Amino acid sequence: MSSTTPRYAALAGVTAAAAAIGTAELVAALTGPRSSPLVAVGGLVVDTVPEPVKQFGIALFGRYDKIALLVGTALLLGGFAALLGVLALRRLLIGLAGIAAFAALGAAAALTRAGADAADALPSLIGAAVGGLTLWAFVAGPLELDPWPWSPPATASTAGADTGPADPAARQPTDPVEARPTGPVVARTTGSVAAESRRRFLRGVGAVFGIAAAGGVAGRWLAGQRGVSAARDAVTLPAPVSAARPVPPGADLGTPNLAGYVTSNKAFYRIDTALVVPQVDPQTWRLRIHGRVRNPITLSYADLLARPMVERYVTLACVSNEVGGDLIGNARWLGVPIRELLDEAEPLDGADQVVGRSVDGWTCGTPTAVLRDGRDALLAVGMNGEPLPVAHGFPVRMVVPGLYGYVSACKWVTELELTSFADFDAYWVPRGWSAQGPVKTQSRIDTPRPRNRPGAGPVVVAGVAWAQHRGISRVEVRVDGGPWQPAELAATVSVDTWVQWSWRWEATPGEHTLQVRATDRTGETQTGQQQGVVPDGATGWHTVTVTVD
Ligand SMILES: Nc1nc2c(c(=O)[nH]1)N[C@H]1C(S)=C(S)[C@@H](COP(=O)(O)O)O[C@H]1N2
Ligand SMILES: [Mo]
Repeated sequence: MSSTTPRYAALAGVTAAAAAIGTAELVAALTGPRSSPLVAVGGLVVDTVPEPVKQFGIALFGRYDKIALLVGTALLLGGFAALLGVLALRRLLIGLAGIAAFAALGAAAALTRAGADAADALPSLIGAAVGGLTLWAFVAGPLELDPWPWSPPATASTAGADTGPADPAARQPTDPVEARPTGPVVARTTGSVAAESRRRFLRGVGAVFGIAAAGGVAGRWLAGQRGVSAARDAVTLPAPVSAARPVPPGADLGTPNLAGYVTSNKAFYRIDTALVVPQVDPQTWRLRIHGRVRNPITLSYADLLARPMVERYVTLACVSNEVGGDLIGNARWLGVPIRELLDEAEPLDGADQVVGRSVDGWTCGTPTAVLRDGRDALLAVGMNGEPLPVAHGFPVRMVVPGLYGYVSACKWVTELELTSFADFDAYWVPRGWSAQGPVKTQSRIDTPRPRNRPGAGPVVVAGVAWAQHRGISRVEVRVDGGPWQPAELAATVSVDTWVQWSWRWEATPGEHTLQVRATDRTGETQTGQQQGVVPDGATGWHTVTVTVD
């Protein structure tokens, strides 16, 4: 085989894949965003990849983990497509079978996503048909290289019968030098014809790539147009019957680098398993409260907005937040107390778990008792005075003070199912995380930062501490393992939010280690024992080393 042959064949394969994906994205714009095979397969990977691999990916790519996954998928796909192109040149059927296998994978992934219907298989199927046609066109059809820069392999020429009709070697002796001297072939394979065919092939590649890219971009754009940001803009939130306590003066110390008491929607951390943000139309949104209840309830968005709303500051934290990490934020949430809805639904005896289910199938399991113990557990529609941002759960999510997000904060929630912990494991539980996820008492040093070089003399050491729903009673700081010294606590709205703290340090030149620990209002002091985030949240004291000049 001439060394250029596999390159052209690989190019044909990749071009076919581009045509397939571009087509699939365009079709997916009509059949719904979740039917995009790339997104569906990516979602399947997110849901099935072993936990350590996922942790590694998150550690490696951080907040770009989703983009990394999509880019990785595309590269892998490109590699397979190139291989399929080379195989297709030997036998077109192998290439087509490969494309069919990918279509089956894409369709299966799309069909098994939550809320899928039969139409979700269409992008994969139509994309595969177009991809197969493209592959044929470049390998054996009108855009084929004529001749392929091909030296018939020994096996192919001796065992001709074995190579089949799809084997180009059998059909087409090509290299001008090695070509069998059958007049018409020689006549067709003069240099100028070869160059002309090469140009046609490459022009075809360019055109298909252009059309595929345009189709893909158009598909994504159309899918975006079908998004719900316009519907979100049209929402007018009701005023709460019970307003949030105003943020007391002094809750924000205003120290540079210290996290603000209230986190803006834009700065609020985002964690979820959704590769593309679910677009939930508030017009068709429904919440079903069902399962082990006496009175199942179904609510529309209008029904929900018509109910008395309360507004509360609640600090939300992620169980994956490392000691000192920033997967935590404090917002003013507007919503309906979940307790009132549960009272109407009347949970049956033994229904000790409320499973929040998102439109994308993600679930969290919250103790029924926690939702009914009087705390401000909300079905939230507003965040900091706006409708929920789409990425933070529009139109409706759960917010429960005192529990990590993975057991309580279901975004795009569409079901509350009463069941028991014995009967159902929510999304993260079979993946190695604890079914119970109360927030652990934690504290963080925001300033000075590790690479800061403060001057000797008075230095403001400041940060935040949290023990949602228990509240923080004390924060202490120590330097170089010395005695714990009490920090000053800023004001807070309630025990459900974090609190800023600060401590004045008489810094001396040299390298120093600062540590912080908090005590909650039950009297429990944050443990110094270091534990990772799995299975129920990290522990240990945040430690910052600084060099004082
Ligand atoms: N539908 C859905 N809701 C979800 C999740 C998810 O993956 N899917 N992740 C949860 C986790 S782990 C956390 S910490 C919070 C984060 O909420 P935020 O993205 O608004 O900060 O959402 C929770 N709600
Ligand atoms: Mo989380």
